[in-house]
Amino acid sequence: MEAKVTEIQFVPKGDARGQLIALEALSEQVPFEVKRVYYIFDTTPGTVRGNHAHKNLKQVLICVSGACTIVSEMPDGTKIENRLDWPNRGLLIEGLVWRQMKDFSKDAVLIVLASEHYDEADYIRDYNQFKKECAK
Ligand code: T46
Repeated sequence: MEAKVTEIQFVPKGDARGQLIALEALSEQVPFEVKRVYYIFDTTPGTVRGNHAHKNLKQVLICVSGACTIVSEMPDGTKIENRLDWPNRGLLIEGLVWRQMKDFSKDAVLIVLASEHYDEADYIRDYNQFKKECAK
């Protein structure tokens, strides 16, 4: 799977009552079957999460409240920063990407849609191992 980070815009179904965003599996916005949903909230100020890559996982990250920054390191060493600060924006991460989540606002709720069930064996948590995998 090619390593890729793509920012996705969702189209809200807004009317006089407010906004609604609907996401469907196997769509342009979520191009995989969703097997798991998790969310990160109540983060400690200044904390940095992540610091790992995945071997075989696709995910869409959405900050549905507040804001946080996702730093993605690609296999060629390029770093990309995406500030997620509005519920109509998501980040699709596919393939071998080292990711960090940081600069969480106090009210941040980061929801993640994942293509696979939780499997610790899919994680690369050692940065040197990540670089070795990238060199292959
Ligand atoms: C990712 C980023 C964006 C589970 O038991 N089930 C789960 O589905 C997940 C995601 C985690 N866990 C356990 C594993 C650890 O004992 O929850 C604990 C915290 O997980 P972790 O330290 O991996 O959390 P983050 O915030 O560093 O990373 C998470 C995801 O794990 C990861 O896949 O891409 O969010």
